[in-house]
Amino acid sequence: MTMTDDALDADARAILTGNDKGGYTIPTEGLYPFQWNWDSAFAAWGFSTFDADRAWTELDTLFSAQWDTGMVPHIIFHKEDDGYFPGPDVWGTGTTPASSGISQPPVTAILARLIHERTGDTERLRALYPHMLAFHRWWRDWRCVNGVACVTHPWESGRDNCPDWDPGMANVDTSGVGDYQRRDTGHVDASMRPGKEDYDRYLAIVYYGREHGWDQAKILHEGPFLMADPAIQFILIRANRDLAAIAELLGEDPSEPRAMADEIEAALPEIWNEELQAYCARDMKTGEFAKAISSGAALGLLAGVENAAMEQKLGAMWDRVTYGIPSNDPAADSFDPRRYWRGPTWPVVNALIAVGLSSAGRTTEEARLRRETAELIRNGGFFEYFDPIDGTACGGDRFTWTAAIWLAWASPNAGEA
Ligand code: 9WN
Repeated sequence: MTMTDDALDADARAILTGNDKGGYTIPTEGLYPFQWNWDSAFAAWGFSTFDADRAWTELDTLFSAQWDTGMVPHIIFHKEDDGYFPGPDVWGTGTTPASSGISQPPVTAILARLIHERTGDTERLRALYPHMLAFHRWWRDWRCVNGVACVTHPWESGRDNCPDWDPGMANVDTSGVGDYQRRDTGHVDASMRPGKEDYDRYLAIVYYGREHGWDQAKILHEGPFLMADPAIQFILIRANRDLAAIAELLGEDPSEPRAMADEIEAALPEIWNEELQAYCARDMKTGEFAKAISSGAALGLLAGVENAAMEQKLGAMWDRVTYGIPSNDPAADSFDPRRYWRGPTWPVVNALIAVGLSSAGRTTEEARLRRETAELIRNGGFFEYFDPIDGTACGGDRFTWTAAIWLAWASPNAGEA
């Protein structure tokens, strides 16, 4: 029996509270037993629809793991759990709380602003402001090359094994990786997850960071992997603009976040792929572009970047599937509708795109995206991601960020994004 939207709302709230481990939520039981960076920001947005205090606490807990450098790690290992690999001993960052040594898409300022609009809790926002500013400065200082936002590991992009990273991954030396035991394929079907070769490379990059004491200068200038990420480029443009708006609201000086947004926007020509007519991931070591347009380009809509040629491409990519926006172009050789980030649709990425569409007043496209996302969830449940062609639910079940974006955006009861 299909659930009513009201019943789905109640179930989504139950997922958030069920995945709450005391001040932070895990993405899903089993597969991801720790706090993940951008998952938590979305969880907070979901909580803001029924528990404002808990929403802010989620962000506070996330930023409590911020490094002195301003970096907010991609995983925070609050409690031990051997159900996930690689765990804290493999990362070897030596921080308290234990954490990974890379970051994840900086969506916190975007979502904190939306949470504040919903809850009006200015003092909680004020407390977070310096932390978010430090986080953005860290991106500027340690991940931007002349304004081009880069990732030093595919995991840092949050879109792990998207074909965007294939050029950089091809050059990662895996000869010293040795044996290890994966845990992810014990929780979900291996055909949906990255392959062994990908995992070897993920680990080789982690080992490099650990061997160099997570020295960011070394990792940026000499590390095994450095690729421009169009999604993070666009997220940083929007996040810095939102941070500037937050600064104004708080009576702080908005000029620094504004300047960061402008610098990153001015660098967009560096990631323009003439052949594909799209903004594209690019290997900063070789200059090579990724071979297909991905959902990274679609996040241009979040940043309000207008480009007619790219919009035409994105429109075609969307029209080729039943449920947009696919993480990879369905016309590309690398398209795989159920394999992690190589084709499936992620509701959470749709929610970010919708935030941009709403800001731009593009209500028809926003409504289409919301309708398609809601259908996926109504038919398949609160899964991690979905096959964009037939809607098959994939990955982890009772997934925090899918429940969160249902409550905050996709549910007909959600109100405006
Ligand atoms: C590695 C938790 C995370 C998300 C990422 C998603 C996936 C991890 C993995 O799960 O990444 O960080 O093991 O595959 O790709 O976006 O934050 O949900």
